[in-house]
Amino acid sequence: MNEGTPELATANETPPDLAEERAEVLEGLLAEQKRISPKYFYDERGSELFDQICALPEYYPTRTELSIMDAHLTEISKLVGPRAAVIEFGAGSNLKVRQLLDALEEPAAYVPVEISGDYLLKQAEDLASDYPNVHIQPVFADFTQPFELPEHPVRPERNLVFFPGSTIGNFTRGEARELLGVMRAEAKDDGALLIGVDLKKDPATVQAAYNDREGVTAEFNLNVLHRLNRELGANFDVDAFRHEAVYDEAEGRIEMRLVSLEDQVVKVAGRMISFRRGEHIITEYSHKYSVEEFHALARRAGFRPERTWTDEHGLFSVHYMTSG
Ligand code: AVJ
Repeated sequence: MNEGTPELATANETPPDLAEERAEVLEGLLAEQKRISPKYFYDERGSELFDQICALPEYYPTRTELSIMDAHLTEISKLVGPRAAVIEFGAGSNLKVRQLLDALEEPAAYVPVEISGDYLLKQAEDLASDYPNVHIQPVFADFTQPFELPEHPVRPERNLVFFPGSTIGNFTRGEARELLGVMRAEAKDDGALLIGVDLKKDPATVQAAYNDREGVTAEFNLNVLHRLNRELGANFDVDAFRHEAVYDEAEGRIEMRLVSLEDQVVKVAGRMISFRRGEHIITEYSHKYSVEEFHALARRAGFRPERTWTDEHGLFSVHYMTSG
């Protein structure tokens, strides 16, 4: 056992069941415009499918972000300085945080913040054995609300909030600003933010990234219905829905939808939900930003943009900002 052993290892061995979210799921399905939150995509199968998405030829964000980060790690490390505490919003890909921890000078702590337990603990355990000198301390929390940060054996010199993957895109622009406000609070007054943001670009490129030829994104989208069937006793006929992803240029966002192929009634957690043929459930937004637009948003949340790196094709951006 070393210091990095996650203290929460026995707190919650199983992922929270969707049944606990029954009220929220039903509210979304009973609304005028039906919706299911993208956070429900990530059961075991969903996480597997997402990993496959990240490797698709059409899905540029993951590999582009990794290569941008890779190209600027030395500079990032200099900007951040020694003994930082890295606070990751969401327990994302192991790969990205390893890349960061490897580059930083004597990182003091790593705090992944995530609402569901399974992935969080698995990741924390793996990291704890590979980074014995970094205090790994997962926090179970809904990161859209302010949360308390754990104490660390070595006092960090500053907090670095890490939010890769353009997960910020899942939030509406208003929600994103609020979330940046939470990040600003967790970074504290001399902290910083390292965030990956997908850029506005020609619609065809964006559109293709969410409509891959192999149909992995379609399976990922439809998988949430299987999950509702299993965990909420729903009876969706998954074959009676199809995946759709459209880029709304005015809103600057992808809308992922599940379109009903027929008039039908579905039972979900004891309620009857009716669909007209052609009606859709919105399952995800993926907002895209211009660099200027994102800077303006972050400034309003109290951050000062210091560096922005993009790839040569202007597909994706990584921002380093300080508590302004
Ligand atoms: C994890 C939210 C960044 O919006 O591109 C990928 C999720 N959905 N393909 C994105 C996703 C469909 C992804 N984020």
